Amino acid sequence: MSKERYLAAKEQWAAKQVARGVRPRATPSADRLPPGQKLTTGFPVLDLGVQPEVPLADWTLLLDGFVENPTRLSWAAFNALPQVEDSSDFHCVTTWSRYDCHWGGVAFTSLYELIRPKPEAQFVYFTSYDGYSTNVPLARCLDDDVLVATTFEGSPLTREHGGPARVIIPKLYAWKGAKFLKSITFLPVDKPGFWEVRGYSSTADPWKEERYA
Ligand SMILES: Nc1nc2c(c(=O)[nH]1)N[C@H]1C(S)=C(S)[C@@H](COP(=O)(O)O)O[C@H]1N2
Ligand SMILES: [Mo]
Repeated sequence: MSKERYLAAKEQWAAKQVARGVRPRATPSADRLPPGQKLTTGFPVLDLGVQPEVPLADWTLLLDGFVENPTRLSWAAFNALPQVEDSSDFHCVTTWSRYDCHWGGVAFTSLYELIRPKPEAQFVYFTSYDGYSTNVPLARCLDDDVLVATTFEGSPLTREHGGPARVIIPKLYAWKGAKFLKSITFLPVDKPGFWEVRGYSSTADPWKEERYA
């Protein structure tokens, strides 16, 4: 269903509730919850059955591919980059959404400026310490709400939620955000990741319900 039709259906439903004397709830709002999603206040854990233990002394983030300045950052070097904070909504393709997640870390654009992608780089391929991978069009990574998060709600990111560092791309389904982040590679062609080779969407826009390819 298109967003417009979805919103129209929700509006009709709300009008009916009002006519029956049912007060509209404050949340979830139709503007905010993508089609087919249900709001949760919990924070489910989704992983491949492994939560890799990565001591900070061994942790590195490799930035490579079609870039002018390939770089491997230590934990200290990564954390010396400018820090940002952002609150955003989280939408898992398995239909749960969580509002107002408060993340802190390094903006994707800071990493982008550091390694200076070549013009032919149009896609980004992320890998993780648990063997996970995922791919995203570069343009979708350059919004100001995309970051590599090292804190959640003001505390260091726990291992179950992807610590030491995970990617957050709020405007895409959450599988596009690699937990236990290990590398970011800039590529001229799209390279399907773990779920994408199993039929999941390369673009993954929750408002268009791009769940499967
Ligand atoms: N490395 C890694 N990253 C991952 C996953 C995974 O299994 N391994 N699962 C993805 C999926 S499907 C979702 S919904 C979110 C879940 O994040 P959470 O466990 O913090 O809720 O992480 C994404 N990133
Ligand atoms: Mo997910």
